[in-house]
Order: sequence, then structure tokens, then C-alpha cells
Amino acid sequence: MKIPIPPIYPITDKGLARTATHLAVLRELARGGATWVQIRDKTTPAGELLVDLRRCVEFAERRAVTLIVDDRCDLALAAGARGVHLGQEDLPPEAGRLLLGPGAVVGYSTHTLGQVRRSRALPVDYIGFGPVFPTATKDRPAPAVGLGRLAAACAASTVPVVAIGGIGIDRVAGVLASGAASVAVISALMGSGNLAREMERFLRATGR
Ligand code: TZP
Ligand code: MG
Repeated sequence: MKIPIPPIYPITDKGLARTATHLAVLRELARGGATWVQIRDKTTPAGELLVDLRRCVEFAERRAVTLIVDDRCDLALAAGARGVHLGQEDLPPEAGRLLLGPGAVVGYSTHTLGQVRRSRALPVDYIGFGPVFPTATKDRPAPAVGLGRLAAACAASTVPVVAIGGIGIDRVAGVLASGAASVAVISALMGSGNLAREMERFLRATGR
């Protein structure tokens, strides 16, 4: 069965949101209606991040939010998160699945149609595809793929596709019309002064 991924999938960034914790971001996103949230953090020391993640998991369970940890199977496991999102250079999805078990959500980033086709043989619940548009949020991003290749990726994938990269509220409808199940958003949400309100606006822009 395909996983019921919501049309907006926010990803946290403490720096862009100017908050001390991911929990603070998560609370606001949930207040704005987010039901899936990915915690992304490449710099906080693991021990400190684990404390924040455990609080996030406790909050997410109370509020029925699906909490996914970017990159790190070890932290996802230790915090009791619902799943992990793996990049091309992280542990391979088979290893993530082995560590987290059959009930976990395993997501996987892809950037080319070749990677999308190869992902069909992998134990993943969804794939990310992008960057769809140019983005300043990711270090050394792959070239922007555009809506045409996004549509081809959606047609080629056997699991739901989460579009990512440079997607602001004005691009949500076009991205979903290209066949994406969901839109992952970092800066357009994290940079807003009012996270909860912006999350609501993004959800309304999906028309779902
Ligand atoms: N992977 C591909 S693009 C990207 C990631 C993590 C960053 C997306 O961030 P933004 O700010 O929504 O463009
Ligand atoms: Mg990653």
C-alpha cells in the first residue's frame, strides 16, 4: 500500500527559523496543520540533537505527527522517530530498513531519472526528487531538474514522489499538477516570521 503522505512536508532548519530547538519549529508547524515533519540538522552535536529529537518524538506522538529524521538512522532509532530520510551518500536504504525495521518510514533522495528507476528495487516508502528549482538551502545541490523531469520522475516511480528544492507557495499547484504526491519545503517556511500561519497558507495552496 502506498504511504499516505500529506501534500506539504515541511523540513526544519533551526538556523533559518532562528530558533534554539527543532521542537520549537515542530510545535509551530503542527499548530499550522503539518502532519509529517522532517528534522534536518547537519551541524548540532549528536548528543544535543538527540535530546531535542526525543522531545520532538514525544510531542509528535501526542499530536499524531509523523516525525522523520534526515540522514541519521542512529539518531532516528535512539529517539524512536517514525523514520529516516536518506540521501545518496548516506547509509543505503537496505541498511536503513534493516536497522529501523519493516514498520519504519524510509525515504530516499533522488536527483536523476536513473536514480529514480534504480530506486524501484529499493525498500523505500517514498522518494524525494529535486532540486526542482534552484535553491540556496542545500550545499552543493545537483542541477535543478524543472517540472518536465519531475513529471517524468513521477511517472517512473512506483512509490510517491516528494518534490523538493526552491518551492515557494506560488509553485505548489504546478508541482502537484506534475504528479508529485507532496512538496517538501524548507526556506519558504522557515524564513517566514510566522511559521504556523505560513504552514496554513501552504496547505491551502494545495487545494486538497
Ligand atoms: N534536497 C534537494 S533541494 C534541498 C534538499 C534538502 C533543499 C530544499 O530547500 P528549499 O529551501 O525548500 O529550497
Ligand atoms: Mg540527507
